[in-house]
Amino acid sequence: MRIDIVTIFPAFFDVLDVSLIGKARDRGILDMHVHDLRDWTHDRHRTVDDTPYGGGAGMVMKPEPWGEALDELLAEDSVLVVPSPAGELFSQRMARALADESHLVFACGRYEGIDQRVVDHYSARGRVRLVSLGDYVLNGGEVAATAVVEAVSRLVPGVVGNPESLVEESHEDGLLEYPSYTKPPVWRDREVPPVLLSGNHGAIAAWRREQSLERTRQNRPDLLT
Ligand code: 6GU
Repeated sequence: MRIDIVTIFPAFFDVLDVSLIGKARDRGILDMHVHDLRDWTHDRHRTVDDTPYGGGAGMVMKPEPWGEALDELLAEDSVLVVPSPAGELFSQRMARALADESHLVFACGRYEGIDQRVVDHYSARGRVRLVSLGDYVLNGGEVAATAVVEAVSRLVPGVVGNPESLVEESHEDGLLEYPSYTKPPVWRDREVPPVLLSGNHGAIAAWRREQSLERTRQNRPDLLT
């Protein structure tokens, strides 16, 4: 999979050099490129923002640098992903859909967002997804794009070593994941639930299912309705 990220803060994406994502890049499974939006400006101050029409607080990202950047990076088969608190809620389902694509381009806006005509223009010509991480506000799309890149790329075949570790996780079956334990069997007077030491695989599966349901009832009752 190829991933291009356009941002005015390329350093935000240095974290994608480490861990499993970094290894997948080293092995050529992920072909990831981070671009500075200011490389598509032409004035001395490399201006990317301006005051909003209609007034109000903050600045809006100008459409021209975005148009030049995205004209260069988008191809026929690309999906443009625009992180925005006004977007569709990101989910494991959306991560799976994006993991099937061959090319994702992330447009990370700052300030009060990007001139709406940019999304309108590329929506009329190709596939665009406005994606929100949740009901809170970040300063820009960079942290959200990092989360989306990680959630998507770990579903790309070969990125996560053991594909079985992908199926038993939170949200893959619509429930939260059951709790996990490892050695020692007793730690600070707390025992590992005995069923996990029983060797009875049917009983273990049933216990884990009940734990998943209970956690979901406690923390995310909305997922059960
Ligand atoms: Cl995608 N962007 C921003 N700026 N804030 C957010 C978000 C995205 N998702 C939740 N909050």
